[in-house]
Amino acid sequence: MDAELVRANFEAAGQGHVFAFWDELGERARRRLLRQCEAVDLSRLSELRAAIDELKTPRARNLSPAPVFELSNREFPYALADAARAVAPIGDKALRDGHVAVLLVAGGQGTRLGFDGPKGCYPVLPLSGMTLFEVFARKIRRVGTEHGRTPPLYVMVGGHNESATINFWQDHEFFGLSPDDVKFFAQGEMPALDENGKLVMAAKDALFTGPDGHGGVLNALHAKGMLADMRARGVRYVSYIQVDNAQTPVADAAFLGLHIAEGAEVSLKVVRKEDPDEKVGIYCLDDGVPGIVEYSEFSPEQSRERDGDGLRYWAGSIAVHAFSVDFLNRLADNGTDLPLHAAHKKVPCIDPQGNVIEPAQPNAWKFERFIFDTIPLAGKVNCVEVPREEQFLPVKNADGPYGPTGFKQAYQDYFARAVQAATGKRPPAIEVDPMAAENAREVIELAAKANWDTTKSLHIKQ
Ligand code: UD2
Repeated sequence: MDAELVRANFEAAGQGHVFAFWDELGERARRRLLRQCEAVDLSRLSELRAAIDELKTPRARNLSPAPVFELSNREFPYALADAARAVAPIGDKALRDGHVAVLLVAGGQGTRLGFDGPKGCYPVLPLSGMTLFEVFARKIRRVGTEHGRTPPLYVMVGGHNESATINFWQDHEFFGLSPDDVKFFAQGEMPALDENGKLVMAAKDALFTGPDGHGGVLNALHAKGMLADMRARGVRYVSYIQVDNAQTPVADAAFLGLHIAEGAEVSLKVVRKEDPDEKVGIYCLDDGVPGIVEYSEFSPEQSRERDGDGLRYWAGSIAVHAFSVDFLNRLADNGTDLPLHAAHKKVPCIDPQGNVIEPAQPNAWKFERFIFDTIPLAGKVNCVEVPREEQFLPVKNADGPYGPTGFKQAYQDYFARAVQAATGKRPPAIEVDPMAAENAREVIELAAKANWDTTKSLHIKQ
């Protein structure tokens, strides 16, 4: 590593301030800074600036609603629609044949939830306090019990939570999954730019960097050997889920069946958006090409447009996907980089004198890639609508409907409604072990064989 050369390159790119404290730094600190600098591709700073410009002055879009199929009926308890029921056996077979893996992205920082630790360690279920990670592990075990093959799990972590996440899984003996079938891999990092286009320094010897977004999964899967691991295991389809949504089915056979039967390269699930300000991306056509327009990039007028009784752009993405591994490999082989999205954020940094600053207002631009930007690149896309309370109850914020209390309320309402449908009575509180049942239909089936006391809290266990 030639420090002089790296420094000269940074000077030439207008980023000489990165070395402002070089003379004060010891050997280790210098090595650390150089290592970070080497990871920055200066030729791509213009891409970061373009992402800021795009946010400030979004390009004109030619949007129109996109076709969406219904995965289930609209009436509680939401039986599968005929078309989905017909193809579910195809998904079942893919699961039995070991062609499916689960990909859980858990590299975010969970700042909005205000939880100190990886978000997956958050105790989410109302009676037992089961954590998000355990919920997903138990869902996967159940898929294994039902199909005779347990899908391998790939967990994307961030540099900031990698060891805490791995330690948590080890401490809990992988929640009953085989350690060989749970792979952790870290996503990449992105630097931040200040208002003058300068790289933000976190300390005298360190650039600020943050996770490169869930879209970083594309590079990380390839770079960390996960695509090769999938190939070696014979995995053809990936069930992609995000760590904040405990209610999502994992490796959903009907969804996978539709994906396979339609020959799709990417599939996605949406819910009907009723509040135009709800923070979910919208699935639609942009110049005739399917994709997701992120809530922050949608104009307020357009998100409020109405069509009959509802919103014209109602298809809110819940960030649940199926991917064909061939498609992911093709993108990796072509060296495809998903576009960068900028966000104006409060980024802790140092001032020109080296004093640490905790800004009260957004002071810099952070950059992320989004997984849903793979959609316009797919040869075939398949989108299905799912019932919100059955599949989308995320825990994102400290309070409100997307907070832990909102989650517990909606989760218990949904399952208590199933018990009421089956027994005529509603328990005062309820929790359903993910290994016992995944949705209201399964709870209703269990009720036929059980004799529950619905006057007390009901914990349905395996
Ligand atoms: C995301 C979608 C939004 C909607 C919503 C549904 C984006 C940008 N927006 O909103 O359109 O579909 O989800 O729930 O995706 N993550 C990483 N690495 C990162 C950043 C995030 O692994 O660098 C993970 C994170 O751990 C979590 C998930 O991605 O599992 C969601 O990330 P988010 O909180 O940034 O996305 P959000 O809620 O803004």
